Amino acid sequence: MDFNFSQKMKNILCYIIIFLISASCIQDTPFETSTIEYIQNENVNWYYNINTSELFVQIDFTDFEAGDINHVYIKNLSLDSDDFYEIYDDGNNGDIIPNNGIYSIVFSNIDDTDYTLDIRLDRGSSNLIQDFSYDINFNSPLIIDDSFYPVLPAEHVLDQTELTYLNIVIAINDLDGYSDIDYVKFFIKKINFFNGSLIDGVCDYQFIEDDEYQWDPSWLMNYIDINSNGELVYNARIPMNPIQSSSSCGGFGYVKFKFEVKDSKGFVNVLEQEDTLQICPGVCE
Ligand SMILES: [Ca+2]
Ligand SMILES: [Ca+2]
Repeated sequence: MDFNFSQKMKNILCYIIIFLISASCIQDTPFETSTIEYIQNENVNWYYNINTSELFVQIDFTDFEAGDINHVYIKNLSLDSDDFYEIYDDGNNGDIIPNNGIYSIVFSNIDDTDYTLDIRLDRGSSNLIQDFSYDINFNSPLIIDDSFYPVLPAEHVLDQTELTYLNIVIAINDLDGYSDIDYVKFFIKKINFFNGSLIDGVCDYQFIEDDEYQWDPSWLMNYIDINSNGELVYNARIPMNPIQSSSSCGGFGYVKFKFEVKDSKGFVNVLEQEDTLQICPGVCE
């Protein structure tokens, strides 16, 4: 009995020791993995070519320990697919330089402005799986068209003898900020208009009906400031000739406005005003 009891005790002790060892092994695993650096936003960068609709993405593992990355998988942005597929640092299929720790990929037919790139890593001797999502937003500019913007009057009255200024204000949403904006232009279309010219001291008027919007290199809008909505506010003060001066005769009639913004990535947004603006020689009728 005694022998059996001590044998049982030994067995129990053995089980306890085995349990403690295995438990400590299980506890070791998360401790080891927590020392592995997690992939960050800084490890990913991209460039979009608007002319070819191609998106070039780089995932940079040069800061990681050598040999730490076993496999890199991504979801394809060009396809509406939930499957991961493996990419390689081998200089093929969009990867520019082999074995440099940077995995580069080219996606074609990229026509939306927002993407989420899903990356899955297989790392280390324990084949730790890490998933990471990276947001790609092209931040294309948008001309605000709401109850407030664009700000332009329904009519503008010319002065008898002095220049007047037609003031127009628009707002643009671009999360890249003012520095990303290439230009903001305004265009004018005379839809029922009389151009004035001074001939021998008398104003002569010519009826104009433009088929297309007209643009002059000086027709650029100027940045004022950012508004409370974080939108970029632009204005133009357009000089309008008086009804008659010693040198000019102001034209009058109905015009329409169109606005165009372009950012540094080449994204263009156009807003055409539905309403016409009346320019009046004296009182508007
Ligand atoms: Ca490479
Ligand atoms: Ca932008």
